[in-house]
Amino acid sequence: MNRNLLITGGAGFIGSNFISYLLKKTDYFITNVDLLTYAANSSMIKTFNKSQRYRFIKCDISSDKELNQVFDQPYDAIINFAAESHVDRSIEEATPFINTNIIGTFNLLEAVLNHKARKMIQISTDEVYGSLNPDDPPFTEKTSLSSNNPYSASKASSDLLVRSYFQTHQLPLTITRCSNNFGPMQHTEKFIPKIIMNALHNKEIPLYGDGLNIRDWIYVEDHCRAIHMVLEKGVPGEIYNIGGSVEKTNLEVIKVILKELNKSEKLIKKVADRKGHDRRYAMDSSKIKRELGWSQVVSFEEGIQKTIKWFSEMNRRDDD
Ligand code: NAD
Ligand code: TDX
Repeated sequence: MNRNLLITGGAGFIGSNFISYLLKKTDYFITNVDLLTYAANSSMIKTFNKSQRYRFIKCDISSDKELNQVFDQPYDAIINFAAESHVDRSIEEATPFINTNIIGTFNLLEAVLNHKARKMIQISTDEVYGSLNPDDPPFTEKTSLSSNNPYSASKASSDLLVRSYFQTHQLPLTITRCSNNFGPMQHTEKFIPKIIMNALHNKEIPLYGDGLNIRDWIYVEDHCRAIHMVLEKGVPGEIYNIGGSVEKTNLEVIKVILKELNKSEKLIKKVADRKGHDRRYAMDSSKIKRELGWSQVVSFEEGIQKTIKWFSEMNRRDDD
């Protein structure tokens, strides 16, 4: 039974899409705890508040004192989305990444150890595996961790904490590692929303380095469905890779969006490369397909159209 869920970071991009998904598809009760950092989407909280099956608590997961107030009832599961998530920010100032991503995860694991929740899913990322060369096979769950930036290192650290609490205390913990998400509600500092918003305003689109770095893109709703399956059927101690199997260079992604918006490629502006910029990510999702029956349903092109529509409508509302 997974009726009473604690979702952390549910005001962020993937967390708010996941809550929308669960409120539509299930009858679960959801407690959303979020610090409401710059990355949070507070308009979604107003929408969710209309549901009788939802409550919001503002809380910093890196503070065990603050987190204590959230455990006024036992939970069937914790799903930990809360994180500092932007690589460029981690290069400028890594402290919040260490506090939220590592200490925050540690505090949640301690809560599971102290019987405040029955199980936990740690939402992680393909970045922990490092970077692939063009001819390398995609990352599997057995690929070794090889972080190249502070964000990735903080996520790999939290994954190792989760693994250690499973091995040492036999707690029912699972880890999901997903490739690059895109879709509604993503912060405009991230690549795809930035392309769309800059293009809508006829502003230059910064392309790091030679623009040939490759990411494996997945529409956020496909990721949400995968997490729901892991919640229902995932095996404790296991890691599940989730990927879109859509490998595209950054330059290709910009061109697809500019074409959809009927905008000129002259908006593309090559800028200095990101430090430690990973060249290529690609995920092998065969395990979650085989063992849990997940498959992707939204194609890259369809996902891009839905995302452009959402950002265009938001842009029009903001202009009004
Ligand atoms: P996001 O930055 O959009 O949202 C993060 C949320 O966490 C925000 O609402 C923020 O207010 C909250 N938060 C930050 N610090 C907190 C703290 N100390 N206590 C409580 N809440 C806090 O991130 P996202 O893109 O939605 O990513 C969610 C999770 O998924 C992260 O763990 C990220 O590592 C992982 N992930 C993201 C992607 C992607 O492409 N975006 C891919 C794979 C995995
Ligand atoms: O302005 C930009 N120009 C540019 O060329 C930005 C913001 C990015 N890029 C490039 C860098 C990357 O190669 O686009 C690619 C995607 O960049 P981001 O959107 O910053 O994503 P990435 O660094 O790949 O990390 C994302 O996927 C894994 C998420 O932000 C992470 O939270 C997730 O774990």
